[in-house]
Amino acid sequence: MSELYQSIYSQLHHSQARAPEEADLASWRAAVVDVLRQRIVPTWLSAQRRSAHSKQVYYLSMEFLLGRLLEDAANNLGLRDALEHALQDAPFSFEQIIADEPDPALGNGGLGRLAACFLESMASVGCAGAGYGLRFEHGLFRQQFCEGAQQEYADQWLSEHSGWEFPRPERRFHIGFGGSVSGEWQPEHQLIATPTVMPIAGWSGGWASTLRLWQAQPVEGFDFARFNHGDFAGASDSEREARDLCRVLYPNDSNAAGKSLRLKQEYLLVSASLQEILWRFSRVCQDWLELPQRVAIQLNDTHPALAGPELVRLLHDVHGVALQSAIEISQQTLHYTNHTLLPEALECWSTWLFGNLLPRHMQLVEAIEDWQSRQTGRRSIIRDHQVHMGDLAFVMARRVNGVSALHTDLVTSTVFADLHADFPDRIVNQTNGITPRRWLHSANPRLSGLISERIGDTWVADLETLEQLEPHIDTGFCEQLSRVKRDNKIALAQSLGLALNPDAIFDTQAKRFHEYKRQLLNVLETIALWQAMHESPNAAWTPRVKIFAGKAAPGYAAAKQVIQLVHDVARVINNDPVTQQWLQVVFPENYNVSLAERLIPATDVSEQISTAGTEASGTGNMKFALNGALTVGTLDGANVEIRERVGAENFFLFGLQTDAVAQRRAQPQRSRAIIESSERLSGVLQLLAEGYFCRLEPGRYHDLVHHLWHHDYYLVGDDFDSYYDCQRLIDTAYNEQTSWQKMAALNISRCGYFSSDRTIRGYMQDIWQVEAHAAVE
Ligand code: 26Q
Repeated sequence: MSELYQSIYSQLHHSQARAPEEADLASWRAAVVDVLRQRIVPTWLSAQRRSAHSKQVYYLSMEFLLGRLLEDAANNLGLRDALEHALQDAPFSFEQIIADEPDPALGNGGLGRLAACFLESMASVGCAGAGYGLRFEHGLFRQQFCEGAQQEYADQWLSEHSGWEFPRPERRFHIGFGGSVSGEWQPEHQLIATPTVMPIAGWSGGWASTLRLWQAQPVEGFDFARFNHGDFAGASDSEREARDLCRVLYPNDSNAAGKSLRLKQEYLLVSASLQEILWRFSRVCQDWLELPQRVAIQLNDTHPALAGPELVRLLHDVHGVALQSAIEISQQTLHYTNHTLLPEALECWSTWLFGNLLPRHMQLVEAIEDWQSRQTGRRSIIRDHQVHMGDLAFVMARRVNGVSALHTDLVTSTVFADLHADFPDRIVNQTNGITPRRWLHSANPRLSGLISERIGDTWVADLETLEQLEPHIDTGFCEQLSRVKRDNKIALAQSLGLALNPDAIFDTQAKRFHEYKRQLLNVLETIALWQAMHESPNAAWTPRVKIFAGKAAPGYAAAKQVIQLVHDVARVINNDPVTQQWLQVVFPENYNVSLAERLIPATDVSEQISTAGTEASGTGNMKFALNGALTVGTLDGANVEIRERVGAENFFLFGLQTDAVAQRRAQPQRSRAIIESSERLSGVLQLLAEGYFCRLEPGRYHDLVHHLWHHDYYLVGDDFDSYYDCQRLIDTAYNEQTSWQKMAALNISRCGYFSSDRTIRGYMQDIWQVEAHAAVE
């Protein structure tokens, strides 16, 4: 019996009091998690001890889209093979145990997943620090389709004890809301925040970072006085109100709804985290002026922008630092990452709501604005009776960064042009990245094996060494790569329970549904292709499987309609005997990190087709390219840098560029002429308008078509022909398998730059000014 098996067995027996032969899958999983956790703890504690006196980095984020943790931890600790072996004679295999783990969906999409990649990279490169977030009872909703329409259900990731968390009930902080300020802030309501902490193991187990998730509790739980007066429901009001705060993650990822519960959530995160950060600081240093030398705080978008006034409040009101000094210390400690250019996504709060909920912070925002005005002659935070969180975050940050080169340029020249003129050294770029451990090593073991056979496995820790692959890209390698991809496609089809042709192009668009991401363009092209197949049924069509995956915000009607449309079109196309052999349309439910881990390795063509100037970076684009998919994309976000690195000849570019988009939007009336000039697009819209794909409700897509004719803000019509033609070039290119696989291999070998290790090192050097720590032994 291996030592690992003994540990698992003993955990079941002694900690869970279960006879191992009677224990169910969940119990076995809990035992494996516990054994892994025990192996991380010594490294985790030494890392904390070793770095206690060096500068700490704290990443504040409303979202951490972690994905399953068990497989990642086993891989990073180098215990995967040993665990597989140890469980050989157990009632459940390692595979079964991995698959049984719930996928903690504490995030919406890119921004939340980026935070999770960053924590893993901080642990892998030895950056001391922690992530701070909220412990939502329900993460992002679970998606199901009912007759093609999205329905939302509560996500139950916490239904069982997750096993990774250590509760820290003694680490309590008071959080106040409302009330008045006469001299001192007297909050009307208070609650208590307590954290659970989770270790995140880095590659090869040499370091670990920490994720702290806050939960709210009432100051006093059950109200016996009310209970004794017969008010049974009222007796637990305060309990319920506190719990409601962390009940659910807001499922919007682009539209700031301005709801007071959201502002309360943001304040809970910020206040609890900063109180804890200052408490940690005060254990090693008593001079508040040293805070910026010892602590760097990163704000993941504006969601934690209350950190500005809250840090000022804690330093000034609580710790007695002079106001001006408190503002300066705070501004030197905080840093802000912008993730969006969409005006509707920039958070602002009415001064009325803000002032009622956080009266002291309202005063401090005014003080911050006075300070801004003394320096620059400009006030920009409070405008039109609203507190603008982007401006607040910018003014209170030492550095502000965009997430790709193009995005940073646009941040500088558009949304923050005025503030950039006032603070010309503040904006810097840090192009996003992804962790190669999860997104290649663990998600795509076949490809990882093939790469490591040629160049060894140093790439896992140092992704840029993938360029060593280039001399090995010969016919033999291309054949093996093609086989790996084919096997991944077969595995995907099997896991989805679908009969998919593994020799077809697997063409995937997997991301949140949003008008700017233009899933609609993809559906329209699908219809046009299907029509063309009908017109020339004797042509040699390259078979395709069109895969759509993603969720729409529950209140986003236009995005939900596109989901419905994909289903309507899929029903017609998948049942068409003429085209069945060439074209299939599939839409697996409930896109999440686990599904992404299966889709990405099986994809040949990665759809990155947002209107130029709208996608801040994208990170899915990097995941697909690193797994050997070729991108069909616009010059938007990080696509620009991907194309520069992989080479223009290995990237399928189409569509208007940023400047042309701006010019065209100045002539909104042109949409009609553009549609009329394309026979192909007119034909597609004709079918939609006449209700071809929804005979029972022929008017279903009238509004959608009308929209394209009259105000096609995302320029679907403009880019349609260029996109269609580009897809036909792809058909031809795919038929030359050796040269196709060569392009795929070049994408893999030239994508090393997009490791989040590189991104984290960039933040460490240019923004946080911290050094990496050596691995603990
Ligand atoms: C704001 C206020 C109220 C409720 C919700 C929100 C909210 C929540 C999430 C607003 C935005 C988000 C998420 C944004 C996001 O994921 N942005 C993506 O960030 C990625 C990482 O930088 C980029 O790669 C993507 O381009 C960007 O869209």
